[in-house]
Order: sequence, then C-alpha cells, then structure tokens
Amino acid sequence: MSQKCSNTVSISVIHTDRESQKEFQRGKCDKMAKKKTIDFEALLKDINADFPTYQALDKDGNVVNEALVPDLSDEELVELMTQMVWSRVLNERSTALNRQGRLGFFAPTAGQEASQLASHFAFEKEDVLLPGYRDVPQLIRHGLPLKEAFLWSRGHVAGNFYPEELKALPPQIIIGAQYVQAAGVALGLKKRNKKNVVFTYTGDGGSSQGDFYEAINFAGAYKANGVFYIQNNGFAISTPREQQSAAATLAQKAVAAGIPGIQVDGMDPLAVYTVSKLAREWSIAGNGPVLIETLTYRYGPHTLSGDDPTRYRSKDMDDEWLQKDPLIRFRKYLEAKGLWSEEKEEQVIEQTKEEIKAAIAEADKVPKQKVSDFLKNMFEVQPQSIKEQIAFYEAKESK
Ligand SMILES: Cc1ncc(C[n+]2csc(CCOP(=O)(O)OP(=O)(O)O)c2C)c(N)n1
Ligand SMILES: [Mg+2]
Repeated sequence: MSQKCSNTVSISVIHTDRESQKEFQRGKCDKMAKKKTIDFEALLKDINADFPTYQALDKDGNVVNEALVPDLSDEELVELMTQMVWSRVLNERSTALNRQGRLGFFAPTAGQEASQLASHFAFEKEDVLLPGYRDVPQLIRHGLPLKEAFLWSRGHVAGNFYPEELKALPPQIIIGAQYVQAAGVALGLKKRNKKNVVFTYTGDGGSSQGDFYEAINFAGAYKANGVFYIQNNGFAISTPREQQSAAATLAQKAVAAGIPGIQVDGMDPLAVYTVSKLAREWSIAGNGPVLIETLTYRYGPHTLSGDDPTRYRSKDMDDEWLQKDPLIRFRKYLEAKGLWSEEKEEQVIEQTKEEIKAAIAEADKVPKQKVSDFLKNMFEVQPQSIKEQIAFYEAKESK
C-alpha cells in the first residue's frame, strides 16, 4: 500500500508536523491523503525549530537557564568580567588613537565582548586561534603583546612576528578565508592526536562565502578538531542579516556539513562560555567540529575607514541592542553575588588605560617600516617585478 502511494501522483499529501512528514517519507501517505500538495512551509518550520537561542542570563542579569550556568570559580567570573571591561576600554582608546592618527586599521568591537571574550575564555593556550580582522581582543588574550597588535594596525610587518608559544595566525582580512585555514589546522591536530582544537571566527557576511561551506564540509568529513564561530552582528558593513541569507538561523548551515550547529545569545557571557566549552570538549573527544552562531551587535561603525552606520541602522535599533549590553548584564549578575563594584570597574579601566599608554609608547619606538622592507617581506624568492620595485624604493629611501 505504501509503495502505491509514493509511486503515483494521483495521491498526495499534506503534512504539518514532523510525524506526518515522516509518514509521508515512509510512503504511508494514504493515511492522511487530503489534497495535492507537500507542505514545504512546514518542512522549513521544522528545520528552524531545531535552532533555538541558548541563553543563561537575561538582559537584567537574571539566570533564565540554570543548566547553562558554568562551573566557574568566583575568581574566574571576575577575570572574565575584567577581560570584557578591558576590551571595551581598548575599543574606546583604539578609536581615539586612530582619530589622532596614531593607529591605522581598526574594526570596532564594542557590543561584541561576550561573543569574543567569553568564547575565548573556554579555550586553552595550546588551542589554535584563527581570527578575523575584528578579533584582535581574543588574539591579545591568547598571547599577542598589545604593542604587536598596534603595529599590526599600522600595517607594520613586525606586528606579524609572533612569540614562539603563541598558537595563532594573524587576523584574516579576506572574509571567510580563515575558515579554510582553520579546517587544515583542525585536521593537523586530529592527525597528530592532539587534545586541542582550532577555533576561528567569521561574521554573518562571511558565512555566505564559499570558503565557509568548503571549510565546515571538509572539517566535518574528517571529524577534525575545531570550533567555528559565526559572530552574527546583524550587518556585513551595510548589508542587513535578512538580505544575507534566507536561512532563519546561520547555525543551521551546519546541517549540510553533517556537524552540530547551535545558536547562542552572543550578549550573554555565561551562555557563550558554556556552549563554547562543551563544543570544545565534544570536538576533542573525536566527534568532529561544531558551528556556533552568536547573536550580537557592533555599536560602532564597521571600521574606522569611513563607514557611517547611521546610513543603514536606526537609532531605535541601536537602543534596542544597547539594552542587551553584555557588560551591563554581567555586571548586574556579579554585583548580586557581591563580586563586582563600581570601584573595581574603575580600577580595571585605569589599569587598561595605563597598559595601552605603555604599549603605544613601545610601538612608537619601533622604526617606521620602509616600503623596501615591506616589499622584501612579500616573497622568499623575489620575482623580477618585486626586485625592480625594491631597487626603486631603496634608491628613493637613501636620498
Ligand atoms: C572575500 C572578501 N570580499 C569582500 C571583502 C570586503 N569586506 C570586508 S568586511 C566585509 C563585510 C563582512 O561582514 P561580516 O562577515 O558580517 O563581519 P563583520 O564585519 O560584521 O564582523 C566585506 C564585504 C573582503 N574583505 N573579503
Ligand atoms: Mg557582520
């Protein structure tokens, strides 16, 4: 009876829930045959239902899901908050230094502290970080001296000379490209039986790149050690998330790669941390990679190179996200536990300002990069055209 059903067009089905879809797939559609259609909308709805947003703290710092509250000590909770405040100050100071002409490239990070620092908090020093251009805070926490981060911002090659023990690559500017490199590193870790993972970040825009799909597909096929983040901050420069993809969540892009995908409130440090930690453990156990979408927002412009967000975002939208601020939420949570205070926060702010002042002074001491030096760094064996350019600039620089 079921075969007759699946082989003929004269009988058709409507199914509105997962059970009846399965019935249909099994060919048992005659049971519910009503009219000539497949309920494609229901198929979509069912997929979307598998990707709820994981949240531990609401915007007022109240615990809404005890199961997602991590086993962090009081010291660790304070350390995480300290790092988030540090990042907010770094964002503000970097913006000011850029405006003064003392820094070069800068992609603002304010708003994304939970997405960036609470995820990084779940990894170990021996895990390998492949950041995008906005992920400099994680890179510094992973071991890049602040001075080098500033040199990188200035386009100085010395900003890419990493300490031997730093397991990271420089920030990737080509969107999505770090995912492909991460897939390779993840496979390397797997082949060497390392109990470590690679962790990498792209944005909502980056998740539309071919590199994104190729990487998660490859990493999934080889069950490589990796945690892949999509920091969905709602915009790819001015392109809104709704125009980026018809997928209801970006996490569900994991399905086609055969790996778990999970969406988390990216303004909630505890949920981001817990999900990241569990994803890391799952991957290290040999199960393959995990895709994590963090729902977040950048308060500032795309970069400081001329973007004006008021042209594509409303004040209402900004205000709505400011209400969800990760620092406010975590501050309230910690204050209720007696772990944080205004004085403590002031202290962190002042210390960070001092740290930044010292690092920029150190960066200023590094001799400016000559164009010829820049060119010499491009190839191990220089092609003729580069040789000619080096000679041209050396002659100019010696005058
Ligand atoms: C392959 C590639 N295409 C285009 C660009 C130009 N570009 C730089 S950032 C960006 C938008 C990225 O948006 P998203 O991935 O959402 O990251 P966000 O900047 O929001 O963190 C684009 C198109 C690029 N860097 N690389
Ligand atoms: Mg984005």
